[in-house]
Amino acid sequence: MTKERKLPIYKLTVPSTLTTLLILISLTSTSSSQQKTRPPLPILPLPSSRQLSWQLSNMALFLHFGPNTFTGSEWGSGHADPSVFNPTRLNASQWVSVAKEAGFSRVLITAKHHDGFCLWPSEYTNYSVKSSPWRDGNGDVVGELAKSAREFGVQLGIYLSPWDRHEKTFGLTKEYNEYYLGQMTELLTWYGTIKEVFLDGAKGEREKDMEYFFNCWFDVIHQLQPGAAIFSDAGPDIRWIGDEAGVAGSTCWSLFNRSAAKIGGTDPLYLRGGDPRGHDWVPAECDVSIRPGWFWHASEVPKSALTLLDIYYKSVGRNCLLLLNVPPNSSGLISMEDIQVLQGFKELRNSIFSNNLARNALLHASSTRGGDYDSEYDSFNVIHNSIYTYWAPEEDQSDWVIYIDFEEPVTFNVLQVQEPIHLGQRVFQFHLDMLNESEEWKKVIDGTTVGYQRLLQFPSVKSKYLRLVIDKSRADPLISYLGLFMDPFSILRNISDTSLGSNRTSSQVIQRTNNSSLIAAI
Ligand code: FUL
Repeated sequence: MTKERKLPIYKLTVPSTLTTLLILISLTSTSSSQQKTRPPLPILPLPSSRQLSWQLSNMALFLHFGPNTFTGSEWGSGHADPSVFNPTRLNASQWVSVAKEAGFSRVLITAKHHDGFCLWPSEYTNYSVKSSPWRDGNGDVVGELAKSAREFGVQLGIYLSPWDRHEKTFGLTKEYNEYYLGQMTELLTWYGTIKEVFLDGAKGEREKDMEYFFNCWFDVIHQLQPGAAIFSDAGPDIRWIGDEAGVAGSTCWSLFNRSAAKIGGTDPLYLRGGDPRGHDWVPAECDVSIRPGWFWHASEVPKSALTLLDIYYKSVGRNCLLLLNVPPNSSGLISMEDIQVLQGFKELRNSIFSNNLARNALLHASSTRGGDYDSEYDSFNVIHNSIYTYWAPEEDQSDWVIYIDFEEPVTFNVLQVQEPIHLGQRVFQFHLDMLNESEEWKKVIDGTTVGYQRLLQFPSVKSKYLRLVIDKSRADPLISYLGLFMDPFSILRNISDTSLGSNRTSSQVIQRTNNSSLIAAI
């Protein structure tokens, strides 16, 4: 369904006219509030409960840890002596509390990376914590993490690398697939609830004939942990975004065709953008490391909090989940410098997103499902932070608009929009207009796709009246949240990535305010 952009419904001459008009419309509307309004129909495909729960968690912390932490490598050969693994101060509670404190609701551990070393005492190999000096060979990193995660109310996920450079059956398809399933079964039955299983299709250059029985693995994972969302290049539950920079496409659908994807061989552009014609619901996860490497190396330093904020806009703000890797160091703790960055990142988010300027505005819509009076689908729903309450327009409308009247001019530079994705992803294209001093609507920003959450940045504007216009949608659009915020910290480097055809140039800068204490801490 494509919509023509329209001129404003009301051309305002005196500011208070809008308020009066809105009140009159509300009072005189022929409401059907006596009768329950039929809810909008969902549009396929839809998320499963495990996908919905994954999406609502927003951000997860990745923990790359193992012999590589001690040897300085990224891809261990599989022959490092287990004696190198000795994190004398390991404290999984510190990892989980750091994650929770920084606003991450899930932790994922590399239970086994490509080197084949197991961070739990697997009964199928001795290449594990059992053969290390750590806790005299009686330790279990996955077990300690699972216990702490439970205590802190943080979800747990695991990465079990298919590529195993140590295991001698690797290369023998049947034998190794069984070995892998044996290890997966241990991980999914020994440690309580597992919410995510992360895997990739990596294999060595010389093992081209080694085949992974992915579908069989997926069946076993869902059989043992029905709530675990499986991540890979091609789903089934979550897809890789196609880069390791944590950046999604500025158009990003959760819709996808699994038949067009292959683990280890999907077009990165298809992964980035998803597919508006896709038959499957496979939202994307953006993985990135806080440091240059995935494992901790003494010589590397973490990214700044501002860089993480930029990644947040381009991942969580583009309908994805951010999976940020924060690798524990060789003493077994997350380093202080990384903790400080995470703290700064959290303070930035709190400072920007705790004050939705639309919260106290008067809201009105071009139409409301069930009428303008006392409707369950009222535009005021968009200031409640829940996907289960939303604005819905009347059916068969030519305009889909939410009007925002601040009464006093406000300054802002971030727009947040959300869709109730349990009813499907709908919006193709939208834009935000402001009424300028000559009482003409001027475009502030436009965007493609909303999904669970969309954040758009633009140079600061000041206005009293705004309208959010949905230009194109797969079905009647539903909006569950609308936020307007002031971000005094970010510098817009790549405006063309967030703006379609507006007159902005690529070097425009958001004005910094004098919130110097926070800036100084970053
Ligand atoms: C990739 C691996 O090769 C990297 O070492 C890292 O673990 C990354 C998250 O996934 O497939």
